[in-house]
Amino acid sequence: MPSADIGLIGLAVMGSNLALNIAEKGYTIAVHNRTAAKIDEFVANAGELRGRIIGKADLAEFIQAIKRPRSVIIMVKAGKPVDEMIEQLLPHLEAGDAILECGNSLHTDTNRRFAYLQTKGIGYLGVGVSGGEEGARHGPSIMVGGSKQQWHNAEPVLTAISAKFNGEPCVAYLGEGGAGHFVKTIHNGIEYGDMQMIAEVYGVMRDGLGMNPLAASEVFKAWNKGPLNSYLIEITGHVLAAVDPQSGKPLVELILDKAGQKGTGVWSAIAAQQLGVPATAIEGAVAARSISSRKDERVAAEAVYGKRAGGRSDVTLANLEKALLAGKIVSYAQGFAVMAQASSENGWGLPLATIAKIWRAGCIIRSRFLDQMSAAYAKGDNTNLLMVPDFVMLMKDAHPALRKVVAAGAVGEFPLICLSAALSYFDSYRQGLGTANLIQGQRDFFGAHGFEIEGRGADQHGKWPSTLGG
Ligand code: NBP
Repeated sequence: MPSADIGLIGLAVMGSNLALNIAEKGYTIAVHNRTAAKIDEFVANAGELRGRIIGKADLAEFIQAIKRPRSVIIMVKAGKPVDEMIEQLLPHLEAGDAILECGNSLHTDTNRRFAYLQTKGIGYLGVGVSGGEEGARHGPSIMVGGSKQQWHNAEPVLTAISAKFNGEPCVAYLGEGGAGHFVKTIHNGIEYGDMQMIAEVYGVMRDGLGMNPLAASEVFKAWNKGPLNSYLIEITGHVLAAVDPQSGKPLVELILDKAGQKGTGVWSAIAAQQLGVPATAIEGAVAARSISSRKDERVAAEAVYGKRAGGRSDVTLANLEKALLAGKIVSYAQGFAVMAQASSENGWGLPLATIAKIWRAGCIIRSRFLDQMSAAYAKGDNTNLLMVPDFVMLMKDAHPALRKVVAAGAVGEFPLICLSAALSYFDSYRQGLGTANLIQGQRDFFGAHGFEIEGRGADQHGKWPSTLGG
């Protein structure tokens, strides 16, 4: 007799913690992993939750242990392993069963898998899960896309295991196909932007204000009590305060300045470009990680151009706090504009206010800011945060500080790739008269692409001089 309420495949960091979270909420869960030894180890270490966990090394037995209609979570490495796992599962599944793929998958892969499994009568949910190891164990933010019927089947479990903000579960069905994974991708892109802007401000504190990590840590801890209150500001305070037990030195100063990335930031930037929506803060953050990874090249270039010449910066900590807030508003405005465009092109109907709501707890970008944002979005249908009245007020107050910090960066030779991208976007976005008239003239000159003149129509051409010869 099947006795498991749900199944889960993939007992690495995320899968094992998610399985424990599910068992803790009173559900019986069957678990499977490619390397069978990890199943026994997982069950043996599950403590008092062991009674609600059924480990099965044989895939057929694993499936038979789950009650119908079956919900099977796949939490394996994104990419080919997911397709391989689906193929292995298919012979064992029946119409009405569903796969819940919870890794960081590319949304177009999810669209493809969703359509493929529809032809087999198997439901498919592409589920974005954010919160890392701790979130998976105690309550992640969960972004669901795929078959609505399967969402209704899985909703009680996903609601039970999700993070809660003031009692409200941080889980929502967002649309068909890859909607959930797309939103998770943009979440990660925004996360890149937040992290990069924080790192840039740390750079100004270190190199421009001569602050040591402990002093910087105190500032981030204080900021965490104000409008920047968020998980990333909180952990920044802790990271900066940490001391290496071996050397007694601040740990952050021993960590090599080369950032890793797994791909979701790049996916966000590519998606934004493909949709024709500017996401320069996210792109800047991705580029900054790429530059950081080229340590040897940077050291060689520093030898050629010399160390930064600028002296002490005159920006204040109050300027830095407001600059971070302004940069954050722009970055979120861009990320949400990307989602709005993707929603309209894919027919997803992404609920922007709900997305801000389910990011208020559990996920890496959780913050007080998202609570303000969900409330502001709920009041109207503006898709660009920069035009939402509450945020217009915040931005009017904060952008002068961003301007001061970016100017100080340019003069003092601190790289502020993300903050300066945010400022340039803001200035471009609010500029009634831009400079693309010249671009159009150039395009017509070399390619006869035409241009528009008000009152004369769109297909105008110039009589340009020949530049051939001479
Ligand atoms: P990993 O991404 O490191 O994947 C390890 C799991 O995939 C193991 O269970 C492994 O089985 C299994 N696996 C691999 Br690798 N190839 C397989 C194949 N061909 N067939 C079947 N199973 C295969 O695990 P993770 O860090 O827990 O992440 C899981 C997913 O969640 C990923 O998509 C990740 O991007 C996403 N995610 C991770 C985090 C995080 O903080 N780590 C946060 C949010 C989302 P084995 O034991 O036999 O090698």
